[in-house]
Amino acid sequence: MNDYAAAVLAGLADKNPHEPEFLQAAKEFLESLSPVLDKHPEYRDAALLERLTEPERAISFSVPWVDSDGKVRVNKGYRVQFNGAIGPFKGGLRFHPSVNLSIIKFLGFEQIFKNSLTGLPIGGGKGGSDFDPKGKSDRDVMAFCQAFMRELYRHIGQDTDVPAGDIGVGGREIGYLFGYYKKIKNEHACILTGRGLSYGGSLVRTEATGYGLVYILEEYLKTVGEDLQGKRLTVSGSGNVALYAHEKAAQLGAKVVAMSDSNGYIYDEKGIDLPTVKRLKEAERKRISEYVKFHKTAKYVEGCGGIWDVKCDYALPCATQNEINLDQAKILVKNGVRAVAEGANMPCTPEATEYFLKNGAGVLPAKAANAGGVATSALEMAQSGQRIFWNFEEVDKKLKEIMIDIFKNIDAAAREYGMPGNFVAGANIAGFKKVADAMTAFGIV
Ligand code: NDP
Ligand code: 2IT
Repeated sequence: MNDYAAAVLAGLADKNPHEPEFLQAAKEFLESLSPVLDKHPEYRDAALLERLTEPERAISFSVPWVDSDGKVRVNKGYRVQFNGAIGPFKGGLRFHPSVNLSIIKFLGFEQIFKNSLTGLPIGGGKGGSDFDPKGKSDRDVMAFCQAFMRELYRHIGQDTDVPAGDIGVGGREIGYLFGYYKKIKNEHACILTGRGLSYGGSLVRTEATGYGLVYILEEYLKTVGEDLQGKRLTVSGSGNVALYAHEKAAQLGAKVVAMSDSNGYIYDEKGIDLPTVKRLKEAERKRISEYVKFHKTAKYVEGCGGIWDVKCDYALPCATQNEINLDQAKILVKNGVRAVAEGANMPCTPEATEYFLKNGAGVLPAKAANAGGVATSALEMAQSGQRIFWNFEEVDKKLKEIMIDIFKNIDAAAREYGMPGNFVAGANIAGFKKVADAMTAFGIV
């Protein structure tokens, strides 16, 4: 690793010893950047990396709320405004019991470079809470969202910081959050994306992350003379990203043979029936285990990690961070996997990624591969700003163009720095350049 990158990483480890996810994301980034830093000693003089790895602002707050039994509850709330050099802070909100500052910082840090890769003017941020919407009534979710917004509203704004969804935050939560913001601020501004179509949302935002993932995979496959027709895919998760990755992949002729939730996975040689999974997970908020009641040829296996035992051509991890470790990577490679497209953020451990790359499986890293969601969020902001509404085909076309451009840029950056085919490095380098240029233009602020 370049000396400067190594020193910055050591400093981060010293200052943030209890943030393993953030340190993991920072290490991968700093390692990739080494060849760029060798060429640009001026970044060290400007302490650019020290500035880039420290959030501009990290807000932590309490969220007291009253549940429908009248019990007072308190959750933790976060918003990390990591870097706003190229535009207003932008990034999702995650509601999951595992949420802590380390997870929000890793997500916010990666978001900086992902957002830069989209080519659109958005900075990086992330937020969330350790609140668990799973199994809660709509009324309880509403009460929590209102309490969360009671604090968040003072930190966001259409030109300041524009949150969206992530794990545990979908259309229902965005509706409650937006409705409450509007009530207390008397302002119908684009302060959140992923909004419903009746109140300012954009067509394709629901589908965008999953569709974008498949668009970039398709573009990569062209370079190795393959396509999705007739291929076997494993898609982990069964939330927003997983469902729409499945949908687009199936439209392009692939067969998704396995999907999962945090309890276990379903497997069917004939292919998983998407409408059933959508109904169970999107509409009824049930467990994926119920799927086998409706499809007799399908099997349910307890434990979500086993999904990577299923033989596939391409693996699409779309659930959560570190869901593919080295052992699982070895099984995937042994079973002939040829590409891994990361729908989730940081789903592969560093050892897994290294193993894939060494064994000739293409890795499309999250920063690039799942950028379609936030890109379409930026298209939602653009439409709101102009008070116009593009049709499905227009947004989908723009999304596809953005994903193709991202692939071209990460491919070119990897080649330029002597690492052809290493899209992990390519994405970090290509995402970094624009942010570094903007920060340099501003001077020390
Ligand atoms: P959802 O909440 O819609 O779905 C999450 C899915 O992942 C569910 O099936 C959930 O299972 C499963 N899951 C969650 N946590 C775990 C865990 N610890 N172990 C195993 N499975 C788990 O979230 P999204 O689909 O929106 O997000 C999925 C991933 O994609 C995340 O990494 C997110 O950061 C990333 N992402 C999302 C974008 C978006 O636009 N939504 C954009 C870019 C990235 P269960 O139902 O049992 O909880
Ligand atoms: O990780 C992500 O890029 C998201 N959760 C989407 C963020 C957004 O602002 O649309």
